[in-house]
Amino acid sequence: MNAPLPVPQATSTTCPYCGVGCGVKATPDGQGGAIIEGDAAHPANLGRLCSKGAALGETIGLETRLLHPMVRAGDGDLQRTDWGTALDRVAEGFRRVLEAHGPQAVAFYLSGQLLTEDYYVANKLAKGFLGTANVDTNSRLCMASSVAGHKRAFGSDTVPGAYEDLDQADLIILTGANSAWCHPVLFRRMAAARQARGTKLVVIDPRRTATAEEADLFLPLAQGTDAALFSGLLVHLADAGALDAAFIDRHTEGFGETLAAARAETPDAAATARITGLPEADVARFFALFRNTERTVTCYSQGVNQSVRGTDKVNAILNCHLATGRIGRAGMGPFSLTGQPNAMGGREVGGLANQLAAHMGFAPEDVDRVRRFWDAPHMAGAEGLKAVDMFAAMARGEIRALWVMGTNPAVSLPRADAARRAMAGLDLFVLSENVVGTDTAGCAPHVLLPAVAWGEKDGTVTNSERRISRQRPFLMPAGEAKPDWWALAQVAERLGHGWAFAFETPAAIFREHAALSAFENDGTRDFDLSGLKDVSDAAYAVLAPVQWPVRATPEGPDGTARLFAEGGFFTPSRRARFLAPAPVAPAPVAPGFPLLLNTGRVRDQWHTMTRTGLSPRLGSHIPAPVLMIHPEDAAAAGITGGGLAEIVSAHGRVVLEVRLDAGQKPGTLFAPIHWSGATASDARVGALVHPLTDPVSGQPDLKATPVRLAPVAAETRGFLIARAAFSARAPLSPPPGLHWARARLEGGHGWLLAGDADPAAWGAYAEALAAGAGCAESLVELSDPVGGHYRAAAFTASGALAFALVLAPAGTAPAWDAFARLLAAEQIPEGDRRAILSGRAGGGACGPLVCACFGVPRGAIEGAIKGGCHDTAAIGTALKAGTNCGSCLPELRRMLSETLVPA
Ligand SMILES: Nc1nc2c(c(=O)[nH]1)N[C@H]1C(S)=C(S)[C@@H](COP(=O)(O)OP(=O)(O)OC[C@H]3O[C@@H](n4cnc5c(=O)[nH]c(N)nc54)[C@H](O)[C@@H]3O)O[C@H]1N2
Ligand SMILES: Nc1nc2c(c(=O)[nH]1)N[C@H]1C(S)=C(S)[C@@H](COP(=O)(O)OP(=O)(O)OC[C@H]3O[C@@H](n4cnc5c(=O)[nH]c(N)nc54)[C@H](O)[C@@H]3O)O[C@H]1N2
Ligand code: SF4
Ligand SMILES: [Mo]
Repeated sequence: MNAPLPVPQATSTTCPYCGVGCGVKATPDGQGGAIIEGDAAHPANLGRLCSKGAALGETIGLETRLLHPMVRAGDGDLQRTDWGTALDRVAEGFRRVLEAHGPQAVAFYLSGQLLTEDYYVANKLAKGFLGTANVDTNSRLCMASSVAGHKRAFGSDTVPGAYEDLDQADLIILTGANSAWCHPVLFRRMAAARQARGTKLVVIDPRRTATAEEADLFLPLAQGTDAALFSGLLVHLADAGALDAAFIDRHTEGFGETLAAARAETPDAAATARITGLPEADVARFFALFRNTERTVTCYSQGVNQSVRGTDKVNAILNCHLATGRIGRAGMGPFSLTGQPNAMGGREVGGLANQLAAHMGFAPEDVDRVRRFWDAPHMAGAEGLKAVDMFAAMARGEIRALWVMGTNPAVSLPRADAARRAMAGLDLFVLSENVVGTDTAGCAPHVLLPAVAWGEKDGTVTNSERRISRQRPFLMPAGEAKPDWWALAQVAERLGHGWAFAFETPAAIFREHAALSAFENDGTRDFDLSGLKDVSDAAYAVLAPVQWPVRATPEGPDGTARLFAEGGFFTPSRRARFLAPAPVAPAPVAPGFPLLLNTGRVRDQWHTMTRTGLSPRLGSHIPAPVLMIHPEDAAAAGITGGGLAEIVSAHGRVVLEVRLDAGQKPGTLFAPIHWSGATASDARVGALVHPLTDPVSGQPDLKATPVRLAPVAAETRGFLIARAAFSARAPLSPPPGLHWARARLEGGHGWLLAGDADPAAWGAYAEALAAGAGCAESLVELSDPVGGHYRAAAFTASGALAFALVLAPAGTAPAWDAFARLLAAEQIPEGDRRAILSGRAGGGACGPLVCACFGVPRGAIEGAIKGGCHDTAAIGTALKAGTNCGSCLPELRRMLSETLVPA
């Protein structure tokens, strides 16, 4: 159990998930968990939380935590050790590789989930003291195109606006962003603006998402064609006399060439419609909405960034805002929605291989400035390798030592199987983690270092609107876990650089970081924390959320809501640059792979599920990995809804359950990214994804991999559910020969099963399971090998359900919800045990959870609708569903229309 810190009241901290950066109040419950509430005083969320934030208390237990350092022994096994031994091994390994192969053979792969302080120390060590710029981060997969687009247009990586602009806008455009699921609290803010001032919502996405269902205008464009849509808009604005000539004239350069290039590709709405595959009338409506609405915010996320044309897409959007002067003023501006809690902080400290700390680059004067500030003995003088190239260099043996911190590349990188092999071949592979059993930890690390996790971590993060907030601890570190910055500083000391890493506290690191941002700045760099460079430990402890730049004023440090309304860009001329995107090329044709695989997120899971996967509530919305496909594509491939399909690319394969979805664009598929080798047998979609990158940003194109698909026979369906105590003591392997996906249930774990396996083997499997659990004598079975049915259950000595195994021909297996609920029961009377097997116990199936906040399943909502609840408000009154975070409101509306329309 995780001991609470002796704090008298709720601790104000920040949610560790998305870039909205919601304030959280956490009060330890004394049992290892915590009571979680939204912080009404935090300007990002004003008290709201989404389903993931609200479930944080369920995800901070020690069940899966890495509690002590481990090193690889001669026989290849990981063995527990002490910190001193582990750190010696890391330092020794780096020293050896540096001596034998030079600094280019050393790399760090970091994460937007680290605190700014951790990130700063890692960069300082690598770029200033080891002499390598091979420091990249999962933000390369996430924000790199936005960074590059900002730098090309503004001369700096600046998000010009603030969340308040969403409250004050009359038009919000969401492109490549499924915000209803991925930035739910911001989406609620947009919904509130629509109610309050009639703000219009345009959603641009190749598939009809939960976000799109809320839109006034939905534009299902052909994948990858965003730049043409916005170039067409630029031409329209010019032709309609809707430009801000004064702004263009005073504050920008390159407009004429950019407009000419746009005109060549998209002279009018008809041409734009042709390239984007949209109806011309909808394109014209979009153009008119933008033209006529001064207060317009354009939000964009991974559908824009994760593309071979990502940077051009970003600049095409920025062009339209610059041309209308709609930037840095209330209710208007381009808005890059960041993914991770500290995507922005990582950029601020130079977490990317082509950046130095404090928003400096590799220009000789920048390199020299940072070298002097750090007094660095081995300053990296040139850009390092970006993530995809870094792992390719590793595969070629050019990188020999790697430290991975706060990310799970064996799952999340494109060509994930190749990444696995590359890591397994290193001379030194160090992994800093919060948890055990990740796929990356399965790639033969030499050293595993336990890091403090959310609730224990202490430092700062920066959200999408440049707001720096504190993450504060309210729990004691789990086991021997330590801050990542501490481990880095210890290694630095062992390599002879102790004097430069003598940080005692995160506050000391933050002061140095702020001082570097101010060093020889004089208004030349956007990132400026001069107002915080002398912040005392006490002031840092109570630091209120603040938006950078933060300068010193007589009243104390200020903050900045918006930039660029009056120009003042950070290019040498101080003018913003228009940039002409390259003309949209047709989607790549790969012979034999006729479909495009789009990938992304679902509402209630976070990335590789190492934390959200611990919450039964969050697992219930979409319990197993799925493939979304248009019914026509499915029919053409001979695949039925609910069946299994094998998806194959040039790089790998997965097997997923099929969901027919008419909102999916024909020719494209969608699969969620969350399942790993640890949580499913064949659903790690990263293994399929091609390694193509944007030529400017180096960000991989994760949304459009050519694939083919084929049906997979799966005559048998079912599930295994098992008690927590039992599965922890003897980790279970699901029945052989079946595809599986694992989910956390209240009181245990469940495995959804599908495939073709020999029913004759199931009895022996159940017997072995029961023997392993020490309850062989309690095993009850129902077996019909001819019909393909098999059911078994076993019970603990105290009479609770130990496990239940149910297998049946496809279409006839009962839902597992009812069985899963039996895990929570302390005792099941002997007389009821056979009834359980026949499916008569448990109160019937209610289906997946729709409202994760209040645990309301689909069945209950359908019942309420049929019982007279004819709008979301009525459902909310009856069941509370949809009344907290609101993430399920689009789903409630869909269910209302589906259930009510026939009547
Ligand atoms: N629930 C949940 N929320 C999260 C996360 C999570 O794991 N789970 N992760 C966080 C992180 S790190 C990130 S980066 C964000 C990502 O947030 P989002 O970017 O909103 O999420 P994605 O699902 O990756 O992709 C967004 C949409 O881009 C669309 N798209 C694909 N290709 C194109 C295209 O060519 N043009 C356009 N216009 N759209 C396209 C996809 O269909 C998809 O619906 O979410 C953050 N929030
Ligand atoms: N196909 C496809 N691939 C994608 C994407 C996509 O849309 N499609 N999206 C990409 C994007 S935008 C992102 S952001 C990535 C995310 O991908 P990853 O970063 O690989 O995913 P996470 O599961 O968040 O991994 C974070 C790991 O760090 C650990 N961790 C968390 N906090 C800390 C800490 O403070 N210290 C340490 N040492 N460890 C910690 C967690 O336990 C977890 O194992 O995936 C990318 N990959
Ligand atoms: S929107 Fe949800 S996941 Fe994102 S920061 Fe807020 S509570 Fe956390
Ligand atoms: Mo991300």
